[in-house]
Amino acid sequence: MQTVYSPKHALRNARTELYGGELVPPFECPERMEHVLKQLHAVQLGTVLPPDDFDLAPVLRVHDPDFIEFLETCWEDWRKAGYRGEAIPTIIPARGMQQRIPRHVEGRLGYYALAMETSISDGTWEAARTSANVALTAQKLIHDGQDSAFALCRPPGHHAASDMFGGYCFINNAAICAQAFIDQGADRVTILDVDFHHGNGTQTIFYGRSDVMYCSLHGDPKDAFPHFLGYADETGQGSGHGFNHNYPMAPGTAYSSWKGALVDAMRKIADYSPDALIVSLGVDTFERDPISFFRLKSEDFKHYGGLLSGLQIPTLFVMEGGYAVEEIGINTINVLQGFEGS
Ligand code: Q9C
Ligand code: ZN
Repeated sequence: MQTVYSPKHALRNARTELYGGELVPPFECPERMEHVLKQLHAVQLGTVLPPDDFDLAPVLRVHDPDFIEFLETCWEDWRKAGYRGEAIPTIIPARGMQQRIPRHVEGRLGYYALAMETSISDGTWEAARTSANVALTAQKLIHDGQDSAFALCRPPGHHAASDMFGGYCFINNAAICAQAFIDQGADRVTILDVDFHHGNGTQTIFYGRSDVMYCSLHGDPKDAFPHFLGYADETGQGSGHGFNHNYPMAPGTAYSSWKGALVDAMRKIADYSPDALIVSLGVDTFERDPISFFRLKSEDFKHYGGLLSGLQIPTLFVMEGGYAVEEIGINTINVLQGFEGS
């Protein structure tokens, strides 16, 4: 399997994450990629290619132009406003308030934020744009006939909605790839999200559509981020009804029950028979992940990679979360090796 990767991910190097009332070094850090690359080379998974430079057209098929312009200009506007720290929202358009876009950067930041832990800093836009290019380059490999490809994206994407950033995400890499498949003639695409967190952004983007099915296995939002989406009764809207499947699971969930949900989702995917499968691949389901509560072991990742290959659908893996930095490489590459049957 070929991997697409760019060292420009390191431009996303925020110093702060708002966590438990403190500003801490972000869990979503550049070192994550070094461990994945190291393991990828250790097992000789395949060649590593740099991304092509796509313009913003495929990004704008999913995201609002004003949101993308905000991401591009936020850091400069923040500095110009005289602020000395990283850009952290302080007010959002909560229940009962106007949903108008303010002029001041602090208002715009709150308007486009879905969570407050994710600081915007110098280089964030460039890294997010490059991460989208990484995803689109891997998508093109599949379009050109490969059975599988790995987009080693950073920053991740599945929390980003058409006009909101947060949960460490800015551009929804998996969503722009799904839309690219459709725009290139695919009739049906499935996004299977195995990250520990519910991909609220991906779900929302495709909620009213039957041409992109979304299935997600995640920590129950009663107990886990993003808290306000990801319940089992969210099944899609209008012509999208029946094309959204959520599998929320309780704290302490181990592989045996997680796998049960995966097998159920795989049955739905097989019935849907998509032209392409996009796996939002987060490995924060790992037993020692510092911010999550499932109990998957390293060998479980290899096992479910093997199950996925049984679907026999062209498969694009897109990197999402995983914060046990020492083990993220082994767990991620285990999924891909399992998929390849090695
Ligand atoms: N107490 C991804 O995995 N904060 N994003 C959680 C837990 C946000 C995760 C706080 C987690 C975002 C791509
Ligand atoms: Zn996650």
